Amino acid sequence: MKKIQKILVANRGEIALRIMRSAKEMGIKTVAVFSEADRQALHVQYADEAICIGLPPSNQSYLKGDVIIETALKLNVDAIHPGYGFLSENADFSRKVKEAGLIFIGPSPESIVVMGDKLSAKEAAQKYNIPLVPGTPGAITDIEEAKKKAEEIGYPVLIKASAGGGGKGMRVVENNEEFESQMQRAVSEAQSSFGNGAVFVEKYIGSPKHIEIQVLGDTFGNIVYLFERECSIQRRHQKVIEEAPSPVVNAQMRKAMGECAVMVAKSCHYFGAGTVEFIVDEKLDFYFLEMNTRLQVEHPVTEQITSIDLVKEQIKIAQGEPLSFTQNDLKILGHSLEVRIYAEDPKNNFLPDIGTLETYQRPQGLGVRVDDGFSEGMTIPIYYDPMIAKLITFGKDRTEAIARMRRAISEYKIVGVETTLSFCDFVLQHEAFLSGNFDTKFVEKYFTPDKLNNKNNENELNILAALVGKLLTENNNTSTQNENNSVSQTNKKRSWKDRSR
Ligand code: MV4
Repeated sequence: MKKIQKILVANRGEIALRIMRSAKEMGIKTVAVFSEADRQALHVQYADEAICIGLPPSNQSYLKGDVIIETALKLNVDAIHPGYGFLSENADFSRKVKEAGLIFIGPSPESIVVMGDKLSAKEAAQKYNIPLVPGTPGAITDIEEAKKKAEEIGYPVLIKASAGGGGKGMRVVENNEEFESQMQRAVSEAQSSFGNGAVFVEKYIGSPKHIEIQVLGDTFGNIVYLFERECSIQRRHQKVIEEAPSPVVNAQMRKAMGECAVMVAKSCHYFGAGTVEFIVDEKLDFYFLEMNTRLQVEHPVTEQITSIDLVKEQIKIAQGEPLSFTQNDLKILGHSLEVRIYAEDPKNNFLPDIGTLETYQRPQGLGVRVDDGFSEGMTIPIYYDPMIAKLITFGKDRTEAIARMRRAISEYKIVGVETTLSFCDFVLQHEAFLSGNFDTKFVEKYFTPDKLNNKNNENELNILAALVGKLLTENNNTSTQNENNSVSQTNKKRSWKDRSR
C-alpha cells in the first residue's frame, strides 16, 4: 500500500479548492492546473504548485487528459483527482492515468463504462432485483415491437437515450400515433449529442421526486450508504437546492433505498464515492435510474449530516485503505441544505450574468459553510459553469437548517452580477417547499419572476438600486404556469412498503 504524497487536481473553481483542503489536512501536497482564464483563481493560489495547461476553452485545457497526465508525471505526482464534470467520468482518462503509473482518485474504468450507459446500468441492476421503471429491456431495434411494448406499459411513455444525460435525447410520447416521429427525434438528438443513437422506452413518471443515495466502497468489496439527498428542486435539469435527509423519506424507506443503492454499487464492483439516483413517484415507490461515478456538486450536505469528509475517504480508498467504519457506525446527525448561487438573473429567464464581483461578502456564523472559488474583485470567466458558490447550512432539524439558510442568504452581499440568491429565498419560504410536498416540477409550477423579493433590503444602496431599476424598467413578464398531469401508477408492483428487508 502506497501512501499518496502529492495530488494533482484536474479541475477548477470551488471543487478544486474543496479537494485541496482535504489533501492539506492529510499532509498531502497539491498541484493545481489552470487555464489562461484562471491565472488569478483561488485554487491556483491555494495549491503548493500550479501549472498553466492551456487556453480558456475547456477543450484546450481542463479536458486535455494527456497534457494533464504529462504534467502529473513531470511534477512527481502520485494521484489525480478529477473533481466533477470535465474528465471525472471519462473511462479512457481514468485508464490512461492508471497506465501512466498514477492513481486515479475515483472508481475503476470498468465501473465507469457500465454505469455510463443507462441500458447497461439497468441491466446490471436488474440482476440484483433492484426496482426499475417498467420499460423495454434493451435498445429499440424494431419500431412495431417498441410500440407494442409502449401500449403494454401504458401511455404516456418516455423515450430515453442510453448514452443520455441532462435530459438530452429524452422525449415524452402521448400515444401510438406520435411514437415514430418522437422516436426519430430522440435518436437523432442522441446521435448528435453523444455519438450513440441507442434509445429505450420507459413508463413516464409525470411528477417525480429525485432522491439519490451517496455510497462509499473500498477496494475490498465493503460498501456503505451515507443516506439520501433530496434533489427535486431543479430548473431545466440543473439542481438549485439540495438537502439531506429528504423530508419525505422515513427510516424504513431510507434503509430500503440505501440497501438497493449498495446492491447497485455491488453490481459493478464499485469502489470510491458514488451516487445512485432514484426517481420516486407520488406513492413513494422508488426506481433506480442511473449511477453517477463521481463526487457530486451536492456532496457537502451528506458531509454535514454524517460528519464524514467524502474527499478524505476517496483518497484513503484510492491508496488502498479499507473503510474505517461500517453501516452501523453511520448516523444522521441533523439536517443540511445547499443552495447553488449562480451568476444568472432570475428576473430575466435565468440569463447568465457574467461580470466582476464588485462586492463579495460571504455569510458567516454557526452552521454556515460556503464552498466557492471567488473573492471580491474577481471576474467570473465566461468559459465555464456560472456557479459562484454553494451555500450550505446545518441545523439540528430541517426548520433550523432552513431558518439558518434564509439568515445566511440575507447576509450574503454580491454586487456586480445578478445572482440566484433571491430565487433561492423564494423557494425556501414557499409553502410547498416547507411542507415537503414538492417534486421536480416545483419551479415550473410555482415560480414567476414577480414573486422575487429583493433579499438585501437592509442594504440602502440595494434599495435605491431596486427603486431606480423599477422606475426605469416596467416589469412586463407574462409567464404561464404549466399545468402538470400526474400519472397514476397502474402496474401494481412490489414496493418497499410491503416488504420486510
Ligand atoms: C424520467 C422521468 C420520468 N419518467 N424517467 C431526467 C434526466 C435523467 N437523469 C432522467 N430524468 C427523468 N427521467 C421516467 N421514466 C423524469 C425525468 C426528469 C427528471 C429527473 C430527475 C430530476 C429532474 C428531472 C427533470 C425532468 C425530468
